Amino acid sequence: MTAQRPVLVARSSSHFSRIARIYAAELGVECVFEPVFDIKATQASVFADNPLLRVPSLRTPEGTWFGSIGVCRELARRATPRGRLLWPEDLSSALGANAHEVTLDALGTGVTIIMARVAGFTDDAPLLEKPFARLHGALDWLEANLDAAIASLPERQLSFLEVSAFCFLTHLEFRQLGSLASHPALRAFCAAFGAKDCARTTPYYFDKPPAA
Ligand SMILES: N[C@@H](CCC(=O)N[C@@H](CS)C(=O)NCC(=O)O)C(=O)O
Repeated sequence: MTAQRPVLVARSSSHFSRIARIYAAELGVECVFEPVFDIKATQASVFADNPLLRVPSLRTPEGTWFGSIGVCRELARRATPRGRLLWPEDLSSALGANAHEVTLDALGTGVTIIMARVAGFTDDAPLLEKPFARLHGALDWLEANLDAAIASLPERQLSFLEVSAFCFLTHLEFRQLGSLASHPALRAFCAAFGAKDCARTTPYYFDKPPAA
């Protein structure tokens, strides 16, 4: 850790990591970024001791938080937000709760497909038929419902739903998991959220290990 700054152990190409990067940027919490270069690694030490072997984690002098929502909540505790922060438990309507469920499951489905690719499967593998069908279903459902779910939210600085939906939707094209070509409402949502500083300053890219 550098001068007690929290360390974000993450990947700049990862959608769950971008959720945390967006919270850190929006809340003004300076973190040291520690990239995980080898996503196939099976040692927990590579992942800040996360036994699930996933990113992101946030390492601090007080402890290490595993996973995007725990990381974001800890970033929020370290900040003085200028507005309300909305979390999944604030989504009390069926529409809001389902938007959260569809978005989070779709994020996980992206991980399933990417890890299958890493293991050498091609996108036409029978194993991936249902994950791709799930992504298409999620996109169609979000196209029809995300705007209304967001419109029902109270005034806020940030909501976990919007941040995670933005990270999911923009990652689709970055990793060629799908397209928003026939989803105009989702494209408009991405354009609007993508204009925020916290989104503009956290683009996806592949971290490169330092030259040997
Ligand atoms: N529940 C976790 C999921 C994190 C996750 O799936 N991260 C992906 C990268 S976007 C990962 O580490 N994949 C490696 C693997 O599945 O082995 C969170 O909310 O952060």
